[in-house]
Amino acid sequence: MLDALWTAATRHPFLDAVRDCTIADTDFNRWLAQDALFVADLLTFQARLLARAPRPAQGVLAGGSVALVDELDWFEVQATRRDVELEQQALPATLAYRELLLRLDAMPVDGALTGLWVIEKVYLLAWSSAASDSSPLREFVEHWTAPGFAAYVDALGELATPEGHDDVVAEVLTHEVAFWDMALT
Ligand code: HMH
Repeated sequence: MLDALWTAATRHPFLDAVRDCTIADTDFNRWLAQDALFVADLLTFQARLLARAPRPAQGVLAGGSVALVDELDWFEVQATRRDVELEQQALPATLAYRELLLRLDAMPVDGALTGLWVIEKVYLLAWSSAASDSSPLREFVEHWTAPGFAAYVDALGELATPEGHDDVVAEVLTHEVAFWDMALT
């Protein structure tokens, strides 16, 4: 059940189309604007998580928060380049993911840390499946497959306890699938 969800969230037609360079600009740009909204929501969640995290988790979460701020700058650069307006309404899947982040925020720290690990791990795996040498979207693939990002995901993995949190893992993965689906509609 969880295996199937991991696969669905990391092997999606959106990612195949990125890899094969058949993704429509409108679909990619829709994903870009919605993901910028998601990252802003994620930063809110993560900053709050940092505030209540145990000592050993603080460094990883603080570093990750700075990386999210940089990522928001990077989204602005990408949006300008692609002539995408970032001031957009959140679509239903983005709003639903925002609700999930609020639920994680209300959870004990171990569940919330596990949710954050899934959120990042799934992006590392998903974009790895979109890799190809020649894609004009290579920069996006490289962003979420970079060694520094993989190391961050590993560090979050040290803090996560997925064994006890099947429900959290399943919920995050379900929202990831819905997010890719949204991008392609
Ligand atoms: C939907 N999931 C989604 N967007 C992202 N940028 C990440 C995870 C990783 O930060």
